[in-house]
Amino acid sequence: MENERSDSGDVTAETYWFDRYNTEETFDMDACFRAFDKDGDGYLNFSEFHSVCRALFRNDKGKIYSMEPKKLQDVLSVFDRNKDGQIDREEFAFCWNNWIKKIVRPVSVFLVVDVQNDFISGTLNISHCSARQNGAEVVEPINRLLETVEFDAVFYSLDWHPSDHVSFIDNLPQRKLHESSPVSTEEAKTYDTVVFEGPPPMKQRLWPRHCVQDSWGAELHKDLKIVEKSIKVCKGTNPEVDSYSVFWDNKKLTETTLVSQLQEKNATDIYICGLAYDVCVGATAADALAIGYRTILIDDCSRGVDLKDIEKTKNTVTSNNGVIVDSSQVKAMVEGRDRRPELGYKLAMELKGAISHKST
Ligand code: VGL
Ligand code: ZN
Repeated sequence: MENERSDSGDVTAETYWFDRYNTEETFDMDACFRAFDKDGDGYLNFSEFHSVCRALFRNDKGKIYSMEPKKLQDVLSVFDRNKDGQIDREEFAFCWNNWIKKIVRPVSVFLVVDVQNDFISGTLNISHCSARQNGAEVVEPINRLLETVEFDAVFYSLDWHPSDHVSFIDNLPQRKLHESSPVSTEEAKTYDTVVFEGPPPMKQRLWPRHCVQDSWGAELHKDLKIVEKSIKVCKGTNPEVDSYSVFWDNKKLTETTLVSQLQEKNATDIYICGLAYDVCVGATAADALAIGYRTILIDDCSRGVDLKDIEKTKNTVTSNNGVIVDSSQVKAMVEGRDRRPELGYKLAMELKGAISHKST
């Protein structure tokens, strides 16, 4: 009975360890090691480690997500620190504490990006942009997530520009363009990209005046649910530099308060959605991955400017070991019942970096 669960024919003895860990306080690493060490030689070989991954990476219905053999090997090599091709108990302890535990009990943060009036029905109404998407449609699915999923923290970002902001097309005459600028001050139209003189020269896309500090257009949509203890993060406050990512401005000069607040909370996973998919949502997801967070972009809670750029955003996320999901999948993921191999792989690669930096 110890290793068996009768409520689902599909659940193996090994899976039991991870599912139980999810609900119980005490959990025995050694018993888990023994359960997977089928031949009892005191090591997890490739095939036994493969079983660990098959038990770990499943959806909430018990369906196994497969991992390519190459990726499996990459992960095993991260934990096989003495490079003998297998995982001994000491190596497993590291794997357990830094990888398995985080996969089974992630610390999940929800980041709602720029769901502000101007992007929905104001001056930068994205429904007038080429993708013709309606920004208001993100409010309902985002609210549903806020009501049904217990995130460890919730952040709302706000594009929060001063009146003389560099991205506003009507401010263009205030600054000189660099000789390399593809369009001149006279020719430039909204959505064009120019190069300001600087120094150093700086590329900038021109937008209609939007999200001016303390204006109606900068307010969050009136129907967006604001949860208790949530945190607001303002960006784009420097008149000279734009800021698409919620982590840093476009020149990486200053980081927002988000960076330290995520560290404080020991966040492992970041769920990102909002407006605009291919601008601020995309830039934020790319930075989250670059910093090393397991990153999840929620597709149906995001709307964008340009279909091609939305496609590029998705490619950037998936090719950097992030995942794109539908909001219906989020609750099981946050609760550690739907465990994605891509995110496991991402974490393993981060641990590899951390180990090689630490070791001599
Ligand atoms: C954004 C354009 C200009 C955004 C901000 O929030 O996606 N887009 N400023
Ligand atoms: Zn802006």
